[in-house]
Amino acid sequence: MSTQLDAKLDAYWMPFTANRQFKQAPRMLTGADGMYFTDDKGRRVLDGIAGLWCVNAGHNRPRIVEAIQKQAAELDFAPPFQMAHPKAFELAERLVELTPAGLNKAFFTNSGSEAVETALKMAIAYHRVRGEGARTRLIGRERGYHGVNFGGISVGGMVGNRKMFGSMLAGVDHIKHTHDPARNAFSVGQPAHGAEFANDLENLIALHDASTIAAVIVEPIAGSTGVLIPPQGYLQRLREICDKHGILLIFDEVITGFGRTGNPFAAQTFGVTPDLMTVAKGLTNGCVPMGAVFAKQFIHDAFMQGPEHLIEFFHGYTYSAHPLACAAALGTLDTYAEDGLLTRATEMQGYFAEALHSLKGEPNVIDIRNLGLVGGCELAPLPGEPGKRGFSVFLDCWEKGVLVRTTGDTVALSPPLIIERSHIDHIIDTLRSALKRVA
Ligand code: PXG
Ligand code: PLP
Repeated sequence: MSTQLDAKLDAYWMPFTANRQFKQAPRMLTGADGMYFTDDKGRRVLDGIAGLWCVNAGHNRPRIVEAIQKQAAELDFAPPFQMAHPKAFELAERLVELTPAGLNKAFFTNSGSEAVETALKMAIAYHRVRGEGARTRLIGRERGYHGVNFGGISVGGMVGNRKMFGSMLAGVDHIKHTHDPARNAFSVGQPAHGAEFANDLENLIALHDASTIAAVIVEPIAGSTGVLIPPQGYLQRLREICDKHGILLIFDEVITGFGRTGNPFAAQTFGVTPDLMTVAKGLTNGCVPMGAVFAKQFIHDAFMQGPEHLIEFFHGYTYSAHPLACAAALGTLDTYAEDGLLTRATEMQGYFAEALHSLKGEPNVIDIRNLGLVGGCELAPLPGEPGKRGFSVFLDCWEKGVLVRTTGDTVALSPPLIIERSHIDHIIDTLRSALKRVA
């Protein structure tokens, strides 16, 4: 099997991958079930990251598989502009029962990146339709990740994702990130220090004036830049400042949505409700690409004016609310409900936290961060070679049959929410051995 594949690796230009290195020693997945992948050598690999933060209910769930199969045979496609199909409405209704109070309008996209673009456009257009057309500025945060399209990389704060791509969107600024290892290293759950990082928004408001600012976008927990948990009181403070100045607050819950933090959404875990919220990944358990933006009623209603035959929001995708994606999402919501997965992280987080924090003291571990069923273990970088030690740990775990994710020198864990204690032990034991070997 592997020789056959080796001969045919040329045409595929892989995303976010060291292509030349990968093709010398491919890591090829050929099957998946429950907590495990199977690779092309027939090995079982324990999935420590829910695929890519998305397979929250575990792999190969029968309700989702059946829903997709049935839908493909029944209605393969329905145009989403000026037309619709019933499952799109059913899905929106079911989703807004789960979202934080007031976020009761759902707009569908095909990815997290598209959800971000959609939310940013909604925010700017919202101010414009209500006569505040000067509010066009968008505020992101350092170390933010909001997908890879031009709006998302503009408000994002990952240097590698930005530096190659020119001037991006004009009129964007960034507040400080919240990572403060000097005060908060090895915090269990939300760090105690750093609510005042939110005051940086006041500095930007003083600089640009609130009348030019449309929205602030943050991840409640920054995932891709190394699992940065918000300090206690930080998100509340951001909310207060936005309210004071008429600025919309957008939470990007592409990773934190659908049970990762012990509630359906991190907004509920942290007790702060945004005005717009983006999701993807866990929405369909990763099975069919789909994203969504949830908007508060007042944002939606601001668009619903003028003659009724006119389109209110000039935005949408060929595949918005695709029937296969809607079917997969409905099957996913059924699965989450039947297994109680959207709150299961609350039960498992104590055991997970203790296991993860037991890595303190292992070679090169300089910080450990966790909340719900997401964790980060940060390693000291090799001098002059940032990311290399992290990648070596990733490779060692893979060889030993556990899939983790590294971003820079932080090992990130975000296992399927069906995880049992024995799986947690297996992941942490494998990681511990890897840390020792790679040291
Ligand atoms: N927002 C956030 C907060 C994300 O985490 C996106 C938007 C973009 O979603 P799409 O579906 O367009 O990829 C994401 C995606 C990683 C990693 O290893 C994380 C993501 C994607 C790829 C890798 O941390 N998150
Ligand atoms: N490019 C061209 C030439 C198109 O016709 C379309 C959609 O009709 C798009 C891009 C956008 O594609 P999508 O709606 O799948 O995002």
